[in-house]
Amino acid sequence: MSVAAAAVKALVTIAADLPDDVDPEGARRVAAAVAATVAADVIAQAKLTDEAAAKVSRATALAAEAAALAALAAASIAEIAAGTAEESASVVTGATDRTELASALAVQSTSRVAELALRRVSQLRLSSLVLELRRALDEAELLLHYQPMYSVDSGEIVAVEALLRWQHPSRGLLLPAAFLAAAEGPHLVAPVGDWVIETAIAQATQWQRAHGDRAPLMWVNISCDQLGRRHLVGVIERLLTESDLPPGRLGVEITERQLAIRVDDVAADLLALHELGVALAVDDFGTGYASLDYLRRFTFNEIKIDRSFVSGLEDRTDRAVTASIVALGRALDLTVVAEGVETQAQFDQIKELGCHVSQGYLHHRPAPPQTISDLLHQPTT
Ligand code: G
Ligand code: MN
Repeated sequence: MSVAAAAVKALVTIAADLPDDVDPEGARRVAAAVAATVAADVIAQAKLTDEAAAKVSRATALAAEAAALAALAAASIAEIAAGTAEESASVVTGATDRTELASALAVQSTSRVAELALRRVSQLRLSSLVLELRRALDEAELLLHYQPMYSVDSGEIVAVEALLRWQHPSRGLLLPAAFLAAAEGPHLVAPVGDWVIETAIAQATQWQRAHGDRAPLMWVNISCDQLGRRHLVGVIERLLTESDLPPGRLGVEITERQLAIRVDDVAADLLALHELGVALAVDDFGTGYASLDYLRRFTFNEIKIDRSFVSGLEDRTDRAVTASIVALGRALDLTVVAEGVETQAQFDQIKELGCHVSQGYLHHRPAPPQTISDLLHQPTT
């Protein structure tokens, strides 16, 4: 429920118990009760600290009290008008209308304050998250986990996907969803993105030295905000030259949704990455309402079928969509990856449909580099 809806609901509930001859004290009590409900709603939605919660409560209560006083003033004007105008019905109606308007404004202003509070809180939270993430980058609290991707036919690990994690000093291991808004904001998108690429390339180089041709292909997720202006392309080109990783052992994944919206902004960089020999994959395939035009414009190597289709494979429609995605991918000579494979039944289905590569909790969760190194040394069973 929106804050405004919560305010209206609270006012309606409380107004039902209101005595007819409401006095200023009564109005204040109603306003305070509405404010408390609204503030509680804001506090719950924004998961505030105690100090911030106290401030929101107080601001909301003040707004509500002011609004209640305005409504009360309008009501007493209406009463006076009714008393003096006697026969003049139009004056009474006009005054009553104003009372109603003032009450509506009271609700509106209370919820408006609450909404502003909520917005401000999320802005403040984002800017403190940005500062904290910058610190995390300096203090080496960011790390990459890697999730292995398996050949459906041989069961061997053919690739890994690098996934960003934040070992937060008090909140524990955080997944990107908890800090993506800060990581993808204008201040950090380049430093965090560069760090991910650099770390992934260093790790891939290490596995390349240990395993040669059998080393897994390293996939890194990138967002459109990292592309454009050639920054990322320059970074990747330099890192590949400095390391002895063959460019084809690195791949970048970009979601179909972003390709659908921002393709013109990123076209030059995607072409340049392909020129460098870096592999390209469309991530979350099937969810981006895409024109598929980008499959013609760029040379993708892989498509990764979104896990929502894989988890819905018992459903006839999802199965049909998955089957046609696999057919499309195979017809275009792309490697088709199924993401989010969690059960043996799902694996059997994606195998039957002709997917080449399988990734998901059934095989392995994303794990620290040492765990993956150990896996790479084990013979496949
Ligand atoms: O959109 P993308 O494929 O980049 O998302 C990767 C995320 O999916 C990671 O955070 C990873 O932990 C998660 N993930 C990987 N395998 C599975 C799975 O089998 N099931 C679910 N629900 N999530 C998965
Ligand atoms: Mn991905």
